[in-house]
Amino acid sequence: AFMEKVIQHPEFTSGRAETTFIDNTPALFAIPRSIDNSTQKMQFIGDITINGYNDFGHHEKKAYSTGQFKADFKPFPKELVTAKSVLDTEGPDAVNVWLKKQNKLLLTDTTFRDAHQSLFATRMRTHDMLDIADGMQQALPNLFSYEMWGGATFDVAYRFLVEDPWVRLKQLRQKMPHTLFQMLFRGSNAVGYQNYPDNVLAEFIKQAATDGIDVFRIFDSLNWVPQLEKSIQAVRDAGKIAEATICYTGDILDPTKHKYDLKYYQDLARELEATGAHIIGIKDMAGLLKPEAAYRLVSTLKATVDLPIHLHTHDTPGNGVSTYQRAAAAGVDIVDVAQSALSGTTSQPSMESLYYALTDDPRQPDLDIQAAEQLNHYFEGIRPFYADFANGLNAPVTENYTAQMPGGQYSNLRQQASAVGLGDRWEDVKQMYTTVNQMFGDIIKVTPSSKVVGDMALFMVQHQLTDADVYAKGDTIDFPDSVVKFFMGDLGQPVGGFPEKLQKIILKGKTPLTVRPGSLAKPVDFAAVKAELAEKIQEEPTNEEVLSYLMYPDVFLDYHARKEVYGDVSTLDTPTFFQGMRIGEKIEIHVGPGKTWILMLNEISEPDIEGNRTLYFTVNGQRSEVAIKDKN
Ligand code: 3PY
Ligand code: ZN
Repeated sequence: AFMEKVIQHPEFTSGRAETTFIDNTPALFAIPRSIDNSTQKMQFIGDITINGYNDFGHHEKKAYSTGQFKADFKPFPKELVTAKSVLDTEGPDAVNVWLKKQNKLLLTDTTFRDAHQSLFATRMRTHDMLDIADGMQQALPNLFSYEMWGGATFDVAYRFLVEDPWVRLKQLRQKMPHTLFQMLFRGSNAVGYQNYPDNVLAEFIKQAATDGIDVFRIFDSLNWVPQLEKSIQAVRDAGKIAEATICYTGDILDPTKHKYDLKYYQDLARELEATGAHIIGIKDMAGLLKPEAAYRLVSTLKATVDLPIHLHTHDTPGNGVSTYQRAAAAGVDIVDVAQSALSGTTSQPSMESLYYALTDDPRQPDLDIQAAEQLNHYFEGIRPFYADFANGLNAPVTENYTAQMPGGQYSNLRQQASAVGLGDRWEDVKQMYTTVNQMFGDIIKVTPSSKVVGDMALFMVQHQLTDADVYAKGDTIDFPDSVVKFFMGDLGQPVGGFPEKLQKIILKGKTPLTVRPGSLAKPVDFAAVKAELAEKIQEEPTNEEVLSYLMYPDVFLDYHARKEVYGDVSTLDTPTFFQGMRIGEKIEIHVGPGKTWILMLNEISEPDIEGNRTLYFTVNGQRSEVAIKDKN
């Protein structure tokens, strides 16, 4: 069986395997995943304790105070009519009607998705969500929805948290049955960064709907409507709510700019209404929508389409609450906010601040503010766990009105810049981002088109290229892959088309696509993929696993291998997961109903000649030890 695993391992079959392959591939020695034992946990904790968490340096575990939080909320009022109860009993069209009858401003809480994606690199663990799930629903019974899935959460869960995002969805659904669950869906790019065949999109949406998603916020990174239609139809077929989304860019208040003016958004909203969407979303991913612009945009769209409007912003320049206040005056139906402790800067505006800003306003949201503030203490308590991933932004950045970087990208690009040695040239990178946007014809910038602009900006700063250099000697330049693909039409067609001169330079004679890439992609044969995956993981995959493998083959297989080695590490508390244990520390791991391991780390030996250290634990009073290679 061991040799079989070696021969069938993707690394081996790919021909990339080196002689260290067996040493470096612990999955080969895997114990079947049903046996989740304490030795696996000690191996995992031991490795983190000695070598640190994989994507940041090693440091001694910090101590955290337990905080001010008390979970003493009133039970959820079961008789309350919510958007969720309307959807479940009468379907999505009835929600649309129900929304139009509401006078108060409705709220979506993004704490479990965009807030942590934008503040600390999407690292919030399911463990910290499940702990508060009951309390959250009790504290906020009148919410429209929780945005808690999609965007970057999908691959980050596998890649960095050794967690299955589908399990997160199902576990939260069980604990929070009374409020709509919402996800961010990147149109033809689903939860990835590339185009997927239409039948993959449809199957993904169907599965997500089955597992608990009610509202699908669907956008295209170039606002190209043909990229949204299939997904909107799939959501309708699943009996769920399709929120077709306008990505907001530019500035409708600037009379010198015409590309993205009010008329552009008006026409786009009409097109989206015609696709059969239930709600129109406005996605202001970079926080560019100034208060008065919000008033004009929302009033105009309300007069143009007969659909509820859901507004999303990021507080990067610091005017988010004002923007929402003016949008509320213009009749916006729903806005996105985060718990105060996870709000502001690149995240959403604070739920609690917005509540107070609307004091004496007839549209002030229906919110038990004391309960919300109490809930917020929970998030104050957990945020420090993630400080190692913080984006370093602690104050508004009004220059983002010019740079136009999406909330999630701001910190990411900064890290990418540091990684290639441009840490002290961040201002240049930001300027270049603006230059590249102009070279590309002033495009919509949101995942994945924002990544293309970021890649090109980094590339140009790194190679000391100006825009003039690119035009003058572009035929000798090897452009980043994502840039070539963009100009090939792989992400679709930008508003107003590609700048032809630059496109010719970058494509070097290749012929670009002008049709929807998905219309050329062959449908995936799910049965064949399932068989292929079964062989790779040596067990029958679930539907969810097949979809994950289709979107992220390497990431999924790597996750699966780690899970076989370590078992389910989602049960560890977050400081232990990221930082391991201190000598003398005692932790509890709740491994199942009524089953708890009490783990104590007693001693760590010096490394032996091979560099292995022995960690001496007690597990529920029994002595136990593991050997860990010290990689430092
Ligand atoms: C995502 O696609 O993940 C985003 O949040 C875009 O703003
Ligand atoms: Zn966002």
